[in-house]
Amino acid sequence: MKLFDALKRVTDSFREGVGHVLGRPSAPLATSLEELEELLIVSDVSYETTRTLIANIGKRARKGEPLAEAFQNTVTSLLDIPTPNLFLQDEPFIALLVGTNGGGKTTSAAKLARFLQLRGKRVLLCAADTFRAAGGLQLEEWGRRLNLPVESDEKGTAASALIYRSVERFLSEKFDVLLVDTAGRVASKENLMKELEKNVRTIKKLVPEEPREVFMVLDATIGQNAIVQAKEFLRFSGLTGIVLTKMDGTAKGGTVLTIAEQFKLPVKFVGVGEGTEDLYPFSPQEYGRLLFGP
Ligand SMILES: Nc1nc2c(ncn2[C@@H]2O[C@H](COP(=O)(O)OP(=O)(O)OP(=O)(O)O)[C@@H](O)[C@H]2O)c(=O)[nH]1
Ligand SMILES: [Mg+2]
Repeated sequence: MKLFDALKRVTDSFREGVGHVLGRPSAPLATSLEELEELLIVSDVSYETTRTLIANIGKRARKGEPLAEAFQNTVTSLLDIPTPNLFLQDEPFIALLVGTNGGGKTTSAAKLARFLQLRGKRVLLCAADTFRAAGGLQLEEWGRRLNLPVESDEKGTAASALIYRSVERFLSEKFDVLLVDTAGRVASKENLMKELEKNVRTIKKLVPEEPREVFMVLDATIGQNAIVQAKEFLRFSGLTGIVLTKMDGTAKGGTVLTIAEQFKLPVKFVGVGEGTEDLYPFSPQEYGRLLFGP
């Protein structure tokens, strides 16, 4: 299944709504903008992001751009946050997965491992969620299923010691990728964020330019409050992108737009199920075509 099919449910209702509003070019601009605003809100785009989008669309339209183009251009330029995608390159690298509790970090680590495995990469997994015994066991189980090595430790041991050991193994055994799963945390808790920073410092001690990918894993079905909570993670400055999970659990695609506007981070992967094949690299162009294409 392609990203296109996987997200069809999400984008179909949006397209229908857009078609309805844009299908009446003779309607006054103010009316059309109001209708678009409503459509964005019911599609789960945050109020703040909706206001920004509508202001931009209005500005473009008043300069003479046809409304449909103004809308499409606004949305696609919002989504198009330039970023190197290390996952599609050849050099070895280390990636860290961070985020609030239950967002899908561990499952996404397994999915990313599978994604890379299918492309011939040698992957090492690190179960740095040592808060809960289940954290390590869960990743070990994925490792068994995928036949991939997993570095893990007893519950309660320091994540940084485990990470150090994993990076050493990554280097000495010349793996292509090290994926580090971390414990879920609330970003407003200072000590938990300090621990995350320590994890990163630990990696840098051995390889100064790593981790070159730090993904925030976000559940697409979360409400506005959770978005606010996730935004606290932006204080953690090393973030390079978002893995948006559970897109199969929503019929509203707006979260993608809210994240792009409020987080200024690219969505790099989209999760659409609980299996290791349920992950797709996200392409703003493709998503734009889904929303606006014929
Ligand atoms: N439907 C669906 N479920 C998902 C997806 N990704 C993860 N899940 C489910 O979400 C739940 C939480 O996933 P985990 O990977 O354990 O989340 P986590 O962020 O590691 O959780 P903590 O380590 O407790 O913070 C599990 O039941 C997963 O199967 C997805 O894309 N779609
Ligand atoms: Mg986990």
